[in-house]
Amino acid sequence: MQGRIIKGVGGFYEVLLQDRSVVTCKARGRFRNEHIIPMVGDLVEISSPETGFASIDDLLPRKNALLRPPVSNIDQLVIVISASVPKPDWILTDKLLLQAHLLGVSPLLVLNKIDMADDSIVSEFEADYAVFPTLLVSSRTGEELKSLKAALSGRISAFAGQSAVGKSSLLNALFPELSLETGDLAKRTDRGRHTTRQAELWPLLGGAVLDTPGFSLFELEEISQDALNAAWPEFQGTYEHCRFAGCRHIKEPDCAVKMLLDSGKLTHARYERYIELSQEIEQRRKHRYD
Ligand SMILES: Nc1nc2c(ncn2[C@@H]2O[C@H](COP(=O)(O)OP(=O)(O)OP(=O)(O)O)[C@@H](O)[C@H]2O)c(=O)[nH]1
Ligand SMILES: [Mg+2]
Ligand SMILES: [Zn+2]
Repeated sequence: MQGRIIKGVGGFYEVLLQDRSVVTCKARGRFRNEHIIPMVGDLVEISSPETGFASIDDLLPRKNALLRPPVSNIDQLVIVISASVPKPDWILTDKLLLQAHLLGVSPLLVLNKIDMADDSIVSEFEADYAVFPTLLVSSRTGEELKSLKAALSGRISAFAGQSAVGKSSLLNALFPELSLETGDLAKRTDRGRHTTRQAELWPLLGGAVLDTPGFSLFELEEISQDALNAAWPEFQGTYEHCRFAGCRHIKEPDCAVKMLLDSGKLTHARYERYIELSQEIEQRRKHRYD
């Protein structure tokens, strides 16, 4: 039988089968011998003996995998941003978009807390991310939650974003049966600490969601300039036309990206964050070889 691991605790795994039933399994000893650790999201082959626990016999190849939280085979990264408090960390948003691009998963940008939105945040969001799929929602009033639900249907989605932006609140508003723990920003002692800790896939709407306690970012020094360019959809079909092949899009003459800026197809904010990431990647690479 084939299924998907939705939870792992102390060597036991909960596997969701095609008929939507869940079986508790143990992994075969050979996984440990081969240093393979099954993770949430894995598609597995299991067998059920007459007595005792069912076992995971095989792991199917992973489409993608994250280390923190350990989860595989994600289809969609739902990046949640707050339209009020906490104030958006736009560079984090861009890093998550880059992460989605590197993993080959489609991003969905969700601006939450639209019920108490700061107008300047909404306009920045709308201007900077027009090339991406976006939703303006409120877990409190239910605004646009139908669209969010539709976007989650039939796919494996991971929710990511700063602490207290309302990831768990959105999931609770859509699926009250989850009763995920949510937190009041004001009551938190340690600012920015995440309420959500465990990595668990919740099977829903023919797909599943993962409420992550944040998202580990890849190591920036491992990213090539080409990969960074490819993660900025505004550039596509453009940067190949820069006069210089290795153009960094900073001060070079006849830079196609700078022309995009003039035409308004790329916002200054997104451009500046691109340069910031590009320089960070370069700095780290230099340090590594020093
Ligand atoms: N006004 C308003 N407040 C919201 C909304 N969504 C969530 N909140 C509040 O924001 C706070 C944080 O919400 P959580 O759902 O715990 O945030 P989270 O993103 O899951 O946070 P972590 O688990 O720490 O990563 C809570 O006090 C919520 O009540 C919203 O749409 N509008
Ligand atoms: Mg949470
Ligand atoms: Zn250029």
